[in-house]
Amino acid sequence: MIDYTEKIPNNVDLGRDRGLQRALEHWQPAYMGWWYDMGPNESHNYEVYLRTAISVEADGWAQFDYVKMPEYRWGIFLQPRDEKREVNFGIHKGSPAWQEVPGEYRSTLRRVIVTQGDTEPASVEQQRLLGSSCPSMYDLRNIFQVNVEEGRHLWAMVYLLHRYFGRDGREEAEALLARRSGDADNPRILGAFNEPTPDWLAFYMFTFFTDRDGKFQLCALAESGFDPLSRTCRFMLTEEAHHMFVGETGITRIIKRTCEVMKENKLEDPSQVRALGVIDLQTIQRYLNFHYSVTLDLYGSDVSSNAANYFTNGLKGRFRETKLEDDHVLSEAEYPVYEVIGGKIVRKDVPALTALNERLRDDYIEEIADGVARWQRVIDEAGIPFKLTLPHKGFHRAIGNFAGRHISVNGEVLTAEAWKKREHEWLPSPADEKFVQSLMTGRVVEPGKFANWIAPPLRGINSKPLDFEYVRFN
Ligand code: BYC
Repeated sequence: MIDYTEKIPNNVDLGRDRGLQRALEHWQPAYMGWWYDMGPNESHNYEVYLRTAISVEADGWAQFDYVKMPEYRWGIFLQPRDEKREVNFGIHKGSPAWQEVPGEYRSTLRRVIVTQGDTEPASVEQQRLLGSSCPSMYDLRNIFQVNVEEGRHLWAMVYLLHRYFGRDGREEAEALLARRSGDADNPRILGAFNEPTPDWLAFYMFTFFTDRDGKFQLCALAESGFDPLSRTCRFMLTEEAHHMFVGETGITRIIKRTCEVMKENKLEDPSQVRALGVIDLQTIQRYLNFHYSVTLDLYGSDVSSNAANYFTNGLKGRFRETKLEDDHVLSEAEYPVYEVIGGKIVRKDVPALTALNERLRDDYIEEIADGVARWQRVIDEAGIPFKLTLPHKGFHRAIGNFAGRHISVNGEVLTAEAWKKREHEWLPSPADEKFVQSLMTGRVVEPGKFANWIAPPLRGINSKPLDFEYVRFN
């Protein structure tokens, strides 16, 4: 169980280690300062119907109640330790999982943990203004739930930094509160976390696409031979599921509403659809293309010696590593990657060990394709002849073999000029964004009401009705 009598709720017996407890209690006010500055705008007095973890057991971790977000019980929750757990891949395969950081991997592990930790506050910063244009009280509550849990994920990584990395760890924990999404001088580490999330269509796309990168990266880190990292990530994954649900259902509801309006009015032309105050499917496709491509970059280079080292040294595994049937060492295996040669995209088989980023990206793409197929079903059921598609993996990429190339959504290699000419057929234009934002100029917060551009969800949170007062504004 989690001890909520402590200043920092935890299930790691924090009170036993006074030095660590003091260090974290020192970081806590800095975190609160960051939350007040960069957390959801104007929200500090709202009482929000939030879930809070009460135990790390699979069936009983959530409790729902009204909470003022600055009073949310952020804490440190690790999945229970399995005494028999081993390192399951790489050169240390078969040795007991590490309870302390192996000296030789210290800086590499620290870097991975910092990179993971950096994304969490970044996403809160990216979303901080969205409360003022929410489409309903239900959605407002959901974004706040996502925000407090991203804050908790930051705590999860900061605990590891403080507990296992001494002074360097404490410095990194401070730096995590100092970087800012999109800041020219001190940006967040990874590309997608410096992009703005200016409207709710972008928010749902982000939680569908980018939070799912979170899932896949956390799954890979949950395989780590460094046991505290693994146990931390396992618990984080239970929270991540809700974030992806918010994204997937958010887009489903937007598509549903658009299709309803198209059918009722027998319209297909995007400008006529827009005139009725809903988001045309073409714009949804362009947002999809954008969020998919910037998220694909988050997996790193197709061929990466970093990724090979992480794996060989037992620090970061593959998606569902222990379920895979091979040697878990990858000394002989190959894996296909793609590159542009002579104006064509060609396949190249490389040592699988070096292609682990690409493999994780491919695992991710498979899951994404299933989600997009579920969205398509809504369009098909409405009888509307429109196909949502995933662009080619090389489209609009800034990291890896396709960086600097100009690949169309269908995978043709174009010149820079030809690509530029068609850019806004494929990616949202400033006019698209302006239109989407014009639908979201104020917030809809009367219980049970929803903005015109989105359908209500099928059910409320924690079996509450849709007109439940999910947020009290005080
Ligand atoms: N942007 O060998 P390479 C989440 C850098 S999301 C900028 O290709 P590697 C969440 C790279 O750092 C999950 N830079 O990459 C979601 C390296 O730099 P240095 C976050 C990039 O190391 C929503 C250089 O390029 N977790 O949790 O194999 C809401 C060459 O690197 C990018 C993780 O990412 C980029 N996109 O892999 C809230 C897990 N990509 O060292 C939360 C931890 C690469 O040359 N991170 N670079 O200066 C990792 O495992 C690895 O750092 C990466 C990169 C997979 C990201």
